Amino acid sequence: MKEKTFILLKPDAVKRKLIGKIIKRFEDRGFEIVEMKMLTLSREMAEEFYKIHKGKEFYERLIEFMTSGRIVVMVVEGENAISAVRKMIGKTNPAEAEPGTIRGDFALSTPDNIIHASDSKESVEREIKMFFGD
Ligand code: FUP
Repeated sequence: MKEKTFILLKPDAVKRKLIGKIIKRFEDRGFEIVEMKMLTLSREMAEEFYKIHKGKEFYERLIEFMTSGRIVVMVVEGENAISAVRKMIGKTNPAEAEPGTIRGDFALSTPDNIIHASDSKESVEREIKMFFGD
C-alpha cells in the first residue's frame, strides 16, 4: 500500500554534512520525496513536537539539542513507507541499532541520533501538519 511518512534530519545530521548521504538512502530504496525544507526549530515547536516526552529525564537535553541548529524536514511516499522507513532508521538508542541502519551507521548516542521518522499513521498526520500544514 502506497503511503506517506514524515522524516526529520536532526541538527547533528546537518552539522556533520550527512544530508545528501541520508537522502540518497531513501531515494535508492525507491521512495519519492514529495515535500522538503530546512529550518531551525523554535523552543515552542520543539516542545510541541516532543510533548509526549515532557517531564522525562532526557527531555531538557533533547529540546536543547533539537533547537541547536538547522534541521531538514521532508515527506516521503512509497510502499509501506511508515514501517519501511522506521526499519531503515534503526533503534532509538544508536548503541543498539543494527549496522546497515541509518542510526547504526552514523550515530552512537542520544539525543544526537541523526534522524526521526513517524512511527504511526497518527504521528504522520500530526507531524506533516506541524511542518507543512494541511
Ligand atoms: P524515536 O521514535 O526512535 O525517535 O524514539 P522516541 O520517540 O522514544 O525518542 C525521541 C527522541 O528522544 C530520541 F530520538 C532521542 C531522545 N531520547 C533520549 O535522548 N533518551 C532516551 O532515553 C530516549 C529518547
